[in-house]
Amino acid sequence: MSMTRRIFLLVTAPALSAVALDRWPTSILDAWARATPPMARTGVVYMTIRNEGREPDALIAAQTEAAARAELHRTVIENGIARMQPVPHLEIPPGSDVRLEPNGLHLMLIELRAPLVAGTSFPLRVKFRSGLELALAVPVRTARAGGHSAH
Ligand SMILES: [Cu+2]
Repeated sequence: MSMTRRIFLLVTAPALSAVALDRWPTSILDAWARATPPMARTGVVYMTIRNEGREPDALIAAQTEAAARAELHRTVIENGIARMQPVPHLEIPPGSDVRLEPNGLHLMLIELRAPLVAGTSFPLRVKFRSGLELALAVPVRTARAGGHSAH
């Protein structure tokens, strides 16, 4: 949180709860999904999660009508082989950005109901431990080079 905003809370809003004003310091930036081939059963979503607050938060759940399930995964390299591990919840430390990006953390869409087509978007709901729930429209973009291993 910037000093300016903190001063605003303390000086001009003493009667209001700072918790209420500053209740959701967590936000999502730059969410996008990789376009998939026509027969794909899985898709992947990337984003940056920002916590401007003073308390840790965590991404604990996600769901979308585009797929049966949305799971948080981490890609790890073991003996030169990329493997994906489920991440039950993703800690977002205070004052930090956590990036879901190719070859790292990602939201995996499992059992896609339809292929993800570049230029379209689909709804995604994400839930945080703080109680925040966000509804996003995730744009689908053509994949650049640098792959994401399939399940
Ligand atoms: Cu995955």
